[in-house]
Amino acid sequence: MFSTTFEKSLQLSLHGLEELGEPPSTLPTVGTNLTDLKLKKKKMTLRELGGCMGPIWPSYFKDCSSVIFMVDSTNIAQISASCIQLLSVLSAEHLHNASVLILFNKRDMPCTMSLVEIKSLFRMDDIIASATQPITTQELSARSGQGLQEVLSWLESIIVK
Ligand SMILES: Nc1nc2c(ncn2[C@@H]2O[C@H](COP(=O)(O)OP(=O)(O)OP(=O)(O)O)[C@@H](O)[C@H]2O)c(=O)[nH]1
Ligand SMILES: [Mg+2]
Repeated sequence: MFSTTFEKSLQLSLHGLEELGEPPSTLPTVGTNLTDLKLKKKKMTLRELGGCMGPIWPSYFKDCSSVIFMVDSTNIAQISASCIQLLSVLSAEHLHNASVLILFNKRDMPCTMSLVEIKSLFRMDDIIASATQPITTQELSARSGQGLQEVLSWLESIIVK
């Protein structure tokens, strides 16, 4: 539920490359991408579920202990669809106790909504209050690297659980 650019930037950031440089070229992910991370000497596997795979996301939930849900904060037209997808993820039985990180991506773009606006459109406070899962929200730019360290800290926090 997160992006390919994010996955690549996370790997670069984890290996100490401060400068992300030119964004990697990507194609829409039809299927899934697996990537392994080593954090606190433990291996963790992230699975990207491509946006166009929405209808079959649930078939992966039973093997999943945590969720990173990424929102394109420049795409106002997609906010309500994204919110419905988030609610269906949060209500999935297999994800009842999953730790959830919601990333508002593309914060480097001049046309993004403010965090207050986007959270209010999502009714994020209500979602967090009624969810069974612990939910963390974070601003991110997978391109510039803003927020990546916080994502790594979140990943470390769930690995020690
Ligand atoms: N400016 C900016 N562009 C981004 C950022 N993250 C991704 N992009 C761009 O958005 C486009 C799509 O990025 P992808 O990483 O392929 O998105 P994705 O979520 O993996 O797409 P699907 O696999 O189809 O779900 C690319 O042109 C990226 O360079 C970001 O933080 N900032
Ligand atoms: Mg992708």
